[in-house]
Amino acid sequence: MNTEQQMTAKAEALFHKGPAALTKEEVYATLLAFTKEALADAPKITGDKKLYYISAEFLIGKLLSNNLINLGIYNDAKAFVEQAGYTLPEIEEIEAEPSLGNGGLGRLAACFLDSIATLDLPGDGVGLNYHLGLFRQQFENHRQVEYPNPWISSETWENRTDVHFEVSFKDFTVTSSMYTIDVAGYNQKVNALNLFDLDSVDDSIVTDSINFDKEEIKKNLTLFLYPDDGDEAGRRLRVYQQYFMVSNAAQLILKEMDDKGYPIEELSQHVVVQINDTHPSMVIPELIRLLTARGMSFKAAVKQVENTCAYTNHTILAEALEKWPSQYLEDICPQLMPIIKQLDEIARTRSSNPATAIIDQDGRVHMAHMDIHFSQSTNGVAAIHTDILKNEELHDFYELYPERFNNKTNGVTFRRWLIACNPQLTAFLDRKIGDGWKQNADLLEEFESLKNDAGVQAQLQAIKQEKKNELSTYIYNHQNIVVNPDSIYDIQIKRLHEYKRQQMNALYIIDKYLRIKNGEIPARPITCIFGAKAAPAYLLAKDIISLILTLGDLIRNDPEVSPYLNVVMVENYNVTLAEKLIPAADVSEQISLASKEASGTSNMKFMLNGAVTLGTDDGANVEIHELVGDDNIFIFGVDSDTVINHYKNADYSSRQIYESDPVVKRTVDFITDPAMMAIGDPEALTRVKNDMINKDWFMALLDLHAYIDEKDKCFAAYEDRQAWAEKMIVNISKAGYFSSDRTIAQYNQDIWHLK
Ligand code: 26Y
Repeated sequence: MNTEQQMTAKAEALFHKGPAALTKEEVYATLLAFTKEALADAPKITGDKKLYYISAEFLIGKLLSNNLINLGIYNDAKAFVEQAGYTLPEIEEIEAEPSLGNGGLGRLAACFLDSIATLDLPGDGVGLNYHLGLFRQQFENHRQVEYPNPWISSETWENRTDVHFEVSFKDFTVTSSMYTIDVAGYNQKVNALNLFDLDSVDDSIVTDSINFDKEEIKKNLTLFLYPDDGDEAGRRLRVYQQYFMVSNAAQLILKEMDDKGYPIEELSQHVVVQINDTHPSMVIPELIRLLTARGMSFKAAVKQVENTCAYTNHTILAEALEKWPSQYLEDICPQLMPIIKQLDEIARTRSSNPATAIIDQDGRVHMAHMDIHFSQSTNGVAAIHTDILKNEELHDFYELYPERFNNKTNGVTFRRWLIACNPQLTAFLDRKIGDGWKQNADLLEEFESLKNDAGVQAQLQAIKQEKKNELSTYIYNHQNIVVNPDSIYDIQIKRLHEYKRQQMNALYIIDKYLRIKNGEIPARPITCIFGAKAAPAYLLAKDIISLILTLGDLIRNDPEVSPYLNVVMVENYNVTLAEKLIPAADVSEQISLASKEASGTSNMKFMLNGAVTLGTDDGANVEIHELVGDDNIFIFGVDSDTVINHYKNADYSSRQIYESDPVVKRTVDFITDPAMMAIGDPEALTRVKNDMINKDWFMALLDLHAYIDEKDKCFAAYEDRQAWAEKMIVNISKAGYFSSDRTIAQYNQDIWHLK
């Protein structure tokens, strides 16, 4: 039997009918069952040394297509689905997206698992099985409203295992359960994503929206990812989650060492732990605690753990660098405090500089400091980010441990971000340059030689048009908004944060609106598309969403402007939506304040799909800029040194700009124009405007002029259709560097040393 016939046989066994009689749900259930069995039968990746990638987030997205591709049975499944009278995208609709992450860091962890398996490296993910994930976003009265996002059902990729560990908190002990999701590489071998949970967790304690009793730990521990930490109970719950995650991880590591017969004295020869940001940092003292409990001396345990762990930093924003009051740890996991205190003492013998201490004078435990002192490697996620860590944020540590600092520029998996989400472009590339790029992404460079070929340009543009049409249909069906497929699609999708400056994009839109009102008609209609969730306790971020939703409504209801300008915010932005938005983009908005975006990863996905970047020289944009050259990217704004100096000198005044620059003044003032106030939430709009005038911590007003000018230049460049197609081709052909296969090969070469 060939694979398609086996799928048909599976359907018959499950539902006692032939393909033509199957419902969509039955087709999905058949493919899920078939694929899970194939995964279970696939060879496991093994080796003498194993990686544990510990992360609070794994934003894995839907898994069906990805697994079919990596198992090499995508075309068989497609034929089976078509035999049943459906299309694969229709069947994919049925799958729920696990919402186990909020943004870049979580999606990076998922891309990494894909590449680790693809490169045949033994490495599992370890995280938490949040029942309700991150919240589901709904728009009501021009505001974000949060709802639970249940994703676990009987139809799940998860397998419950018989692995259980005891985790002791100060006042009680719980028993965990481990669930596993198989992670297939493109070579059809598998690793695992291990997610820990607690059987006593009770979804029904969620009352209205996403509120619940934060003190009922046994019932709430793995309910939500990043439960609202606007109050102290929320922050304590986060510590409970983190300790639960790392204690399970540490016990799993030692159990697997035991199972393989390795003595714990050889931990660092057989295990490497990658700590994804500071959320899993407590794995360091927890491993030391468990090793000493098994008879190892404290000194030897510290040495083993220091040689086993490696830390990745994803941000320079002070508020995201976790510092837990020692009282929290005393109240929740007091067994760690004596160890952390000893680590602090060791750190103080290595350096007398109080800035590198683990416990500060206010008794707060600096998680990143513990990571850097007690691990082999500290890496940033893009060249400029690592430089800023070395020269500014972590300079004192860099002087202490120069050999520990290294850069690993992020990457994305081309299986999901090109092959799965853009089959049209994939097939086209295969025809033009062969399909070797699927194994070796650098081969995309061969596409560049075709950049002047009019036929190639036309076909590439036709593919882009098809993806734009698909997106327009999707938005109409789901949000009842008409998007003109002949307009330029300008897309900004990422978590809502002031430093990412969605508010600056909104100011551009206001300026354009006012100009159109004034008779300045753009050469072609423009559609500005946003997707973003705001943290529930981040008031200003939610206000910015409000501003964008209000602008969208105002413009759509203004017949003078709506033919030329449209503003759409997609609801509940997630991985599934990103897969539809990115292939349809003409312009990729990457406009963070220079120095603040550690890397960005959507910038890479966009260029891979032929969008042109409009951005600041920040994060990985800097490396994209170097690769594609000045002619194939639109860069604006002050540079990171200027920004850093403004902060050092505390000399930035947005009010000064607002008061002296009439263009800035009229755009900012429009936020609270009576027409806006009549539609939107007056309080939210007023707060955004006042913040921009009085604070503007991320300097949107400083870059506004440069942004408006560069964006207009970018849209004008789009009108030279031939030159634009060349830019698209150069972007695609230079994207190979941003394959996460390259990133993972570098992690392995420099840090992990697997195989
Ligand atoms: C402290 C806690 C509230 C917290 C929760 C989530 C802190 C940080 C995060 C998430 C951070 C994150 O997603 N960072 C992003 O990581 C990407 C992958 O390295 C980068 O590309 C991106 O620039 C960075 O913002």
